[in-house]
Amino acid sequence: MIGNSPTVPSLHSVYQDYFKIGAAVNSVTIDSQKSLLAKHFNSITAENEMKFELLHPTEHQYTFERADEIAAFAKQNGMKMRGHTLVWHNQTPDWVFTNEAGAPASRELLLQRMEHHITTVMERYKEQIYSWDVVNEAISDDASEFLRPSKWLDIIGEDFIAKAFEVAHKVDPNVSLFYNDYNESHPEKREKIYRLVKSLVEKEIPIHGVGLQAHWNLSRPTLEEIRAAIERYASLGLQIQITEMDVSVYDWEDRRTDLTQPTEEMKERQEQLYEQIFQLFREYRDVISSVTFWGVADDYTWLDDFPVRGRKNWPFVFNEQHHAKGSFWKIVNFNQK
Ligand code: HAH
Repeated sequence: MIGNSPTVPSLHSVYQDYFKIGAAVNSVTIDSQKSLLAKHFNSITAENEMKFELLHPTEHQYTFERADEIAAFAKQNGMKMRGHTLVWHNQTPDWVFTNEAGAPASRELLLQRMEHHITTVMERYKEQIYSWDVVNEAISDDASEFLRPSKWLDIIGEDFIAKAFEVAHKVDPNVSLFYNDYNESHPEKREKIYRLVKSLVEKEIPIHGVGLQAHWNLSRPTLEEIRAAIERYASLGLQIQITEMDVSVYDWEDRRTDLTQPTEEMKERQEQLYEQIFQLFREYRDVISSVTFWGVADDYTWLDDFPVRGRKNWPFVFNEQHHAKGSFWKIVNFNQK
């Protein structure tokens, strides 16, 4: 059934007593997916348009046009926004880390640039954004390493994370500030994220939440791993947001490219998982303040190119024709309290 048909309930309305329901959008999908967006979501995140390289391509130039369009779309539709993302090792231009002579920037220069960027961007979208991803993906995936090697770390040192949160809090003391990462439910990485965030909390750095990206698949993480991650992060007294959820039909190691549609087995497993995962989210409604999908419907997902270029994926609860999938009905049909 087409997702904007009157017989399909609005997802965010179903969840109004639980948490916000969000979607990542871009300059194309605010048009191509607008009726699904308007009906089912009360929060949006710019998939790319608020990243450093898109907003601030050269030192003295900010390019706000595409981000502004997305912010205007949110306003027109009465939606709130999550901000993504202020400090990240990826999609950040080289000029940020280089001085005028072409040598690596000094710690002071890079801190100054960080402050200028965070201040300018946060000021611009102040009244619309309820939470910012201040630092994205600072933890290493490598078991032998704590922080991910990056130019932020090289030049500033470990306190680049604390500095970013301090600046962000100074700009807007009312917005909630998040540390966001992926593989957040894998026990090894979970413990490293926990250790980082705990150290920030102990130093009284202004951090208010942990973002679980939730790029999951049909076999990992397990429900028990997700529950343990939520419990662990929430034990620090912080909010949890699910920031980039999708459920890939392929395991991480699976590189097959022969499918033109998901198999029946994949569909069944995905439905079952969506049902169980949202049941778990509802159980933790006191600590989860929003659940954002990293897209809207299966006609567009970043997973069509990642990790296998050009391979279609079907990770959402609306299909390529914008119809409600079995997974949609699994997450809206529950006993509302
Ligand atoms: C995320 N990285 C980013 O936060 C987001 O900005 C981007 O649009 C897509 C995904 C996730 C990621 C991953 O799941 C595995 C390896 C590298 C990065």
